[in-house]
Amino acid sequence: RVLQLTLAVIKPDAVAHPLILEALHQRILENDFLIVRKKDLIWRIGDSERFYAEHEGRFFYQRLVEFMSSGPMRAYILAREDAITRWRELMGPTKVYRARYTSPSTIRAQYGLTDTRNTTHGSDSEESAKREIAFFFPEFSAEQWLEEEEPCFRA
Ligand code: DAT
Ligand code: MG
Repeated sequence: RVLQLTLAVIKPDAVAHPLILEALHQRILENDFLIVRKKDLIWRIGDSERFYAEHEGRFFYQRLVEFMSSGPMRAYILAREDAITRWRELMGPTKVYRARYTSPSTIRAQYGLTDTRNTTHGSDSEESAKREIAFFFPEFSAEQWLEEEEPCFRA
């Protein structure tokens, strides 16, 4: 059993609704994630553009970067066995209507509004988890956390 870290973000569409925000927070706890760090923040357009640089040029890019800086977000560093895959499974497919059709019990199926306003983000690989955790939590050191805090985690 290998403990893994991932970055999970509750996007502005979901943070705007307190009951949805609370439901998503509960969803994290119910699924045996350890909340390593949690932060509420608002992005400037430039932050959105840098974070989603890989999508520059796609038809939805402008919409996406404007949406992601349209209001408060909540970011988490989550720890669990297989955290990256488990969180992405809980979120469901990127496209909300596909999610509703193929996996109705997922977060995006239940709370997503559109393909852009789709409630949550999750890292998709170990490399992106590393990059994205550093993007949201530049002061965080995984090595230091493992040494100093992780023993509290009952794997
Ligand atoms: P994911 O968030 O599932 O990792 P992604 O990395 O392909 O998906 O895209 C990042 C975000 O961009 C996604 O959460 C919402 C937006 N997006 C992706 N594809 C889209 C599309 N076809 N139409 C509108 N928005 C889209
Ligand atoms: Mg992605």
